[in-house]
Amino acid sequence: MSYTLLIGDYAYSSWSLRGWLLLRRFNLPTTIRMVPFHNKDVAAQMAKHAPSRTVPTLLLDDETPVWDSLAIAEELASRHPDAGLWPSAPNLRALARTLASEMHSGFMTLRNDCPMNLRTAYQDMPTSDALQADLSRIDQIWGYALEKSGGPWLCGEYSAADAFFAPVAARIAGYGLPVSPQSQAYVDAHLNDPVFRRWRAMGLVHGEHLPWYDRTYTQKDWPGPKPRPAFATESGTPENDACPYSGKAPTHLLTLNNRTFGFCNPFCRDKTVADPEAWPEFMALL
Ligand SMILES: N[C@@H](CCC(=O)N[C@@H](CS)C(=O)NCC(=O)O)C(=O)O
Repeated sequence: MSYTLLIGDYAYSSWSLRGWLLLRRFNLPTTIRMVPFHNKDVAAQMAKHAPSRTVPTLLLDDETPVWDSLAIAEELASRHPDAGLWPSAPNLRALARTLASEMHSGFMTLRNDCPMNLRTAYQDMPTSDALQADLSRIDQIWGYALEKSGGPWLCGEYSAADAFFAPVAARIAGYGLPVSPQSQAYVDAHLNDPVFRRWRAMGLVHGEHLPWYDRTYTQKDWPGPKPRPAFATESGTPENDACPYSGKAPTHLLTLNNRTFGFCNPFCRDKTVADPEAWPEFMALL
Protein backbone atom coordinates (compact mmCIF):
# COMPACT_ATOMS: atom_id res chain seq x y z
CA MET A 1 0.00 0.00 0.00
CA SER A 2 1.47 3.36 -0.92
CA TYR A 3 0.46 6.66 0.64
CA THR A 4 1.18 10.33 0.04
CA LEU A 5 0.77 12.66 3.01
CA LEU A 6 0.18 16.34 2.29
CA ILE A 7 1.45 18.48 5.15
CA GLY A 8 1.97 22.18 5.92
CA ASP A 9 5.06 23.74 7.44
CA TYR A 10 7.00 21.64 9.94
CA ALA A 11 7.46 24.51 12.40
CA TYR A 12 3.86 25.70 12.54
CA SER A 13 1.35 23.09 11.38
CA SER A 14 0.17 21.20 14.43
CA TRP A 15 -2.39 19.06 12.59
CA SER A 16 0.27 18.10 10.07
CA LEU A 17 2.52 16.95 12.91
CA ARG A 18 -0.27 14.66 14.10
CA GLY A 19 -0.75 13.15 10.64
CA TRP A 20 2.96 12.71 10.09
CA LEU A 21 3.40 11.00 13.51
CA LEU A 22 0.54 8.62 12.69
CA LEU A 23 2.63 7.33 9.79
CA ARG A 24 6.24 7.79 10.91
CA ARG A 25 5.82 6.76 14.57
CA PHE A 26 4.19 3.50 13.43
CA ASN A 27 6.63 2.82 10.57
CA LEU A 28 4.09 3.13 7.76
CA PRO A 29 5.90 4.17 4.58
CA THR A 30 4.65 7.31 2.89
CA THR A 31 5.73 9.99 0.46
CA ILE A 32 5.60 13.48 1.98
CA ARG A 33 4.44 16.48 -0.04
CA MET A 34 4.53 20.03 1.34
CA VAL A 35 1.70 22.57 1.09
CA PRO A 36 3.57 25.61 2.42
CA PHE A 37 1.76 28.14 4.61
CA HIS A 38 3.67 31.19 3.30
CA ASN A 39 1.28 30.96 0.38
CA LYS A 40 -1.66 31.52 2.73
CA ASP A 41 -4.32 29.93 0.56
CA VAL A 42 -3.94 26.29 1.54
CA ALA A 43 -7.28 25.30 -0.02
CA ALA A 44 -6.25 26.75 -3.40
CA GLN A 45 -2.96 24.85 -3.28
CA MET A 46 -4.95 21.68 -2.65
CA ALA A 47 -7.61 22.25 -5.30
CA LYS A 48 -6.42 19.20 -7.23
CA HIS A 49 -7.38 17.07 -4.21
CA ALA A 50 -10.81 18.65 -3.53
CA PRO A 51 -12.94 18.35 -1.51
CA SER A 52 -9.91 18.22 0.75
CA ARG A 53 -8.84 21.73 1.72
CA THR A 54 -6.72 21.30 4.87
CA VAL A 55 -3.57 19.49 5.91
CA PRO A 56 -2.89 16.79 6.82
CA THR A 57 -4.50 14.97 3.93
CA LEU A 58 -3.62 11.36 3.25
CA LEU A 59 -3.85 10.35 -0.40
CA LEU A 60 -4.59 6.66 -0.88
CA ASP A 61 -3.17 4.65 -3.79
CA ASP A 62 -5.88 5.90 -6.20
CA GLU A 63 -5.50 9.47 -4.81
CA THR A 64 -8.69 9.26 -2.71
CA PRO A 65 -8.13 12.01 -0.12
CA VAL A 66 -8.60 11.41 3.62
CA TRP A 67 -8.68 14.97 4.91
CA ASP A 68 -9.07 14.73 8.66
CA SER A 69 -6.50 13.58 11.20
CA LEU A 70 -8.92 11.42 13.18
CA ALA A 71 -10.10 9.71 10.00
CA ILE A 72 -6.46 9.18 9.01
CA ALA A 73 -5.81 7.49 12.36
CA GLU A 74 -8.84 5.22 12.06
CA GLU A 75 -8.21 4.33 8.42
CA LEU A 76 -4.54 3.51 9.03
CA ALA A 77 -5.50 1.43 12.08
CA SER A 78 -8.02 -0.55 10.00
CA ARG A 79 -5.56 -1.10 7.16
CA HIS A 80 -2.61 -1.94 9.44
CA PRO A 81 -4.09 -3.71 12.47
CA ASP A 82 -0.66 -4.86 13.67
CA ALA A 83 1.00 -1.44 13.53
CA GLY A 84 -0.20 -0.54 17.05
CA LEU A 85 -1.95 2.77 16.35
CA TRP A 86 -4.51 1.86 19.00
CA PRO A 87 -3.70 -0.30 22.06
CA SER A 88 -4.65 -3.95 21.65
CA ALA A 89 -6.33 -4.19 25.10
CA PRO A 90 -9.97 -3.21 24.41
CA ASN A 91 -10.42 -0.89 27.39
CA LEU A 92 -7.15 0.94 26.79
CA ARG A 93 -8.11 1.18 23.13
CA ALA A 94 -11.42 2.79 24.12
CA LEU A 95 -9.52 5.20 26.38
CA ALA A 96 -7.05 6.10 23.60
CA ARG A 97 -9.91 6.76 21.18
CA THR A 98 -11.67 8.94 23.76
CA LEU A 99 -8.51 10.96 24.45
CA ALA A 100 -7.80 11.52 20.76
CA SER A 101 -11.43 12.52 20.16
CA GLU A 102 -11.47 15.03 23.02
CA MET A 103 -8.24 16.56 21.73
CA HIS A 104 -9.62 16.72 18.21
CA SER A 105 -12.75 18.61 19.28
CA GLY A 106 -11.52 20.57 22.28
CA PHE A 107 -8.97 22.86 23.92
CA MET A 108 -9.93 25.82 21.75
CA THR A 109 -8.35 28.45 24.01
CA LEU A 110 -5.00 26.65 24.07
CA ARG A 111 -5.18 26.18 20.30
CA ASN A 112 -6.15 29.79 19.57
CA ASP A 113 -3.94 31.56 22.10
CA CYS A 114 -0.82 29.42 21.76
CA PRO A 115 -0.22 28.51 18.11
CA MET A 116 2.43 25.84 17.70
CA ASN A 117 5.80 27.36 16.85
CA LEU A 118 8.68 24.91 17.20
CA ARG A 119 11.29 27.57 16.42
CA THR A 120 11.00 29.48 19.68
CA ALA A 121 9.91 29.26 23.31
CA TYR A 122 8.48 31.90 25.65
CA GLN A 123 8.64 32.33 29.39
CA ASP A 124 6.10 34.89 30.55
CA MET A 125 2.80 34.18 28.87
CA PRO A 126 -0.04 35.15 31.23
CA THR A 127 -2.49 32.34 31.96
CA SER A 128 -6.08 33.52 31.46
CA ASP A 129 -8.95 31.73 33.24
CA ALA A 130 -10.00 30.10 29.98
CA LEU A 131 -6.45 28.87 29.29
CA GLN A 132 -6.16 27.61 32.88
CA ALA A 133 -9.41 25.67 32.40
CA ASP A 134 -7.93 23.92 29.34
CA LEU A 135 -4.72 23.13 31.25
CA SER A 136 -6.64 21.77 34.26
CA ARG A 137 -8.66 19.53 31.97
CA ILE A 138 -5.44 18.31 30.33
CA ASP A 139 -3.97 17.52 33.76
CA GLN A 140 -7.13 15.62 34.65
CA ILE A 141 -7.36 13.42 31.56
CA TRP A 142 -3.61 12.83 31.20
CA GLY A 143 -3.42 11.96 34.92
CA TYR A 144 -6.34 9.55 34.61
CA ALA A 145 -4.85 7.81 31.57
CA LEU A 146 -1.29 7.60 32.91
CA GLU A 147 -2.49 6.12 36.18
CA LYS A 148 -4.83 3.65 34.51
CA SER A 149 -2.25 2.47 31.97
CA GLY A 150 0.88 2.80 34.10
CA GLY A 151 2.48 4.94 31.34
CA PRO A 152 4.95 5.93 30.10
CA TRP A 153 2.63 7.04 27.27
CA LEU A 154 -1.03 7.81 27.85
CA CYS A 155 -2.25 4.29 27.23
CA GLY A 156 0.99 2.40 27.97
CA GLU A 157 2.82 2.04 24.65
CA TYR A 158 2.87 5.04 22.30
CA SER A 159 -0.52 5.16 20.53
CA ALA A 160 -2.43 7.48 18.22
CA ALA A 161 -3.64 9.31 21.35
CA ASP A 162 -0.05 10.42 21.98
CA ALA A 163 0.31 11.56 18.37
CA PHE A 164 -2.78 13.73 18.90
CA PHE A 165 -1.35 15.26 22.06
CA ALA A 166 2.20 15.81 20.75
CA PRO A 167 1.43 19.38 19.53
CA VAL A 168 -0.35 20.08 22.85
CA ALA A 169 2.84 19.03 24.64
CA ALA A 170 4.83 21.28 22.27
CA ARG A 171 2.58 24.23 23.15
CA ILE A 172 2.86 23.60 26.91
CA ALA A 173 6.64 23.43 26.51
CA GLY A 174 6.93 26.33 24.07
CA TYR A 175 4.80 28.75 26.07
CA GLY A 176 6.04 27.54 29.48
CA LEU A 177 2.49 26.77 30.63
CA PRO A 178 1.86 25.54 34.18
CA VAL A 179 0.86 21.87 34.43
CA SER A 180 1.15 19.17 37.09
CA PRO A 181 4.52 17.39 37.57
CA GLN A 182 2.97 14.25 36.06
CA SER A 183 1.85 16.18 32.96
CA GLN A 184 5.23 17.91 32.74
CA ALA A 185 6.97 14.52 32.69
CA TYR A 186 4.66 13.48 29.85
CA VAL A 187 5.46 16.72 27.97
CA ASP A 188 9.17 15.99 28.44
CA ALA A 189 8.66 12.48 27.02
CA HIS A 190 7.39 14.08 23.80
CA LEU A 191 10.30 16.56 23.64
CA ASN A 192 12.73 13.63 24.01
CA ASP A 193 10.96 11.34 21.57
CA PRO A 194 13.34 10.81 18.61
CA VAL A 195 10.54 10.89 16.05
CA PHE A 196 9.21 14.20 17.41
CA ARG A 197 12.81 15.48 17.44
CA ARG A 198 13.16 14.59 13.75
CA TRP A 199 10.06 16.62 12.89
CA ARG A 200 11.28 19.59 14.93
CA ALA A 201 14.78 19.41 13.39
CA MET A 202 13.16 19.73 9.95
CA GLY A 203 11.05 22.63 11.24
CA LEU A 204 14.18 24.47 12.34
CA VAL A 205 15.71 24.42 8.86
CA HIS A 206 12.89 24.11 6.33
CA GLY A 207 10.28 26.70 5.38
CA GLU A 208 9.99 30.44 5.72
CA HIS A 209 9.65 32.41 8.93
CA LEU A 210 5.92 33.20 9.23
CA PRO A 211 5.63 36.36 11.34
CA TRP A 212 1.91 35.96 12.05
CA TYR A 213 2.79 33.11 14.44
CA ASP A 214 5.16 35.35 16.47
CA ARG A 215 4.18 36.49 19.95
CA THR A 216 5.68 39.33 21.99
CA TYR A 217 6.44 37.38 25.19
CA THR A 218 10.03 37.08 26.40
CA GLN A 219 11.84 34.35 24.50
CA LYS A 220 13.87 31.56 26.06
CA ASP A 221 15.75 28.49 24.84
CA TRP A 222 13.70 25.54 23.68
CA PRO A 223 13.15 23.42 26.82
CA GLY A 224 13.85 20.07 25.10
CA PRO A 225 17.15 18.20 24.96
CA LYS A 226 20.12 20.29 23.79
CA PRO A 227 21.32 19.06 20.40
CA ARG A 228 24.97 18.04 20.03
CA PRO A 229 26.87 20.95 18.48
CA ALA A 230 27.23 20.30 14.75
CA PHE A 231 27.97 22.78 11.96
CA ALA A 232 27.54 23.05 8.23
CA THR A 233 30.88 23.46 6.46
CA GLU A 234 32.06 24.11 2.92
CA SER A 235 35.43 22.38 3.05
CA GLY A 236 36.79 19.03 4.20
CA THR A 237 36.75 15.40 3.22
CA PRO A 238 33.82 13.35 4.49
CA GLU A 239 34.50 10.09 6.35
CA ASN A 240 31.51 8.48 4.65
CA ASP A 241 31.40 7.76 0.94
CA ALA A 242 27.58 7.61 0.77
CA CYS A 243 24.83 9.84 2.18
CA PRO A 244 23.39 8.02 5.24
CA TYR A 245 19.83 8.68 4.01
CA SER A 246 19.94 8.12 0.25
CA GLY A 247 23.18 6.21 -0.37
CA LYS A 248 24.11 8.81 -3.01
CA ALA A 249 27.46 10.59 -3.26
CA PRO A 250 27.96 13.16 -0.47
CA THR A 251 28.07 16.78 -1.65
CA HIS A 252 27.08 18.80 1.47
CA LEU A 253 29.25 18.65 4.58
CA LEU A 254 28.77 18.74 8.34
CA THR A 255 31.34 18.75 11.17
CA LEU A 256 30.81 17.27 14.60
CA ASN A 257 33.59 16.79 17.16
CA ASN A 258 36.16 17.70 14.46
CA ARG A 259 34.86 14.93 12.22
CA THR A 260 33.37 15.59 8.77
CA PHE A 261 30.39 13.80 7.24
CA GLY A 262 28.67 14.27 3.89
CA PHE A 263 25.06 14.28 2.67
CA CYS A 264 23.56 14.30 -0.81
CA ASN A 265 21.57 17.54 -0.44
CA PRO A 266 21.48 20.65 1.75
CA PHE A 267 18.19 19.79 3.51
CA CYS A 268 19.44 16.39 4.73
CA ARG A 269 22.68 18.03 5.92
CA ASP A 270 20.85 20.89 7.66
CA LYS A 271 18.24 18.75 9.41
CA THR A 272 21.13 16.68 10.79
CA VAL A 273 22.99 19.80 11.93
CA ALA A 274 19.81 20.88 13.76
CA ASP A 275 19.68 17.73 15.92
CA PRO A 276 22.21 15.00 15.05
CA GLU A 277 20.95 12.55 17.66
CA ALA A 278 17.46 12.52 16.19
CA TRP A 279 18.67 10.67 13.09
CA PRO A 280 19.58 6.99 13.62
CA GLU A 281 21.11 6.64 10.14
CA PHE A 282 23.52 9.46 10.91
CA MET A 283 24.27 8.26 14.45
CA ALA A 284 25.19 4.87 12.99
CA LEU A 285 28.01 6.65 11.10
CA LEU A 286 29.41 8.00 14.36
N1 LIG B 1 -10.00 18.79 11.43
C1 LIG B 1 -8.79 18.85 10.65
C2 LIG B 1 -8.09 20.16 10.92
C3 LIG B 1 -6.98 20.42 9.93
C4 LIG B 1 -6.54 21.87 9.89
O1 LIG B 1 -7.23 22.78 10.36
N2 LIG B 1 -5.35 22.08 9.33
C5 LIG B 1 -4.79 23.41 9.20
C6 LIG B 1 -3.30 23.38 9.37
S1 LIG B 1 -2.71 23.04 11.00
C7 LIG B 1 -4.99 23.91 7.78
O2 LIG B 1 -4.89 23.15 6.84
N3 LIG B 1 -5.24 25.19 7.66
C8 LIG B 1 -5.34 25.83 6.40
C9 LIG B 1 -6.66 26.48 6.17
O3 LIG B 1 -7.57 26.29 7.01
O4 LIG B 1 -6.77 27.14 5.14
C10 LIG B 1 -7.92 17.64 11.02
O5 LIG B 1 -8.16 17.02 12.05
O6 LIG B 1 -7.03 17.28 10.25
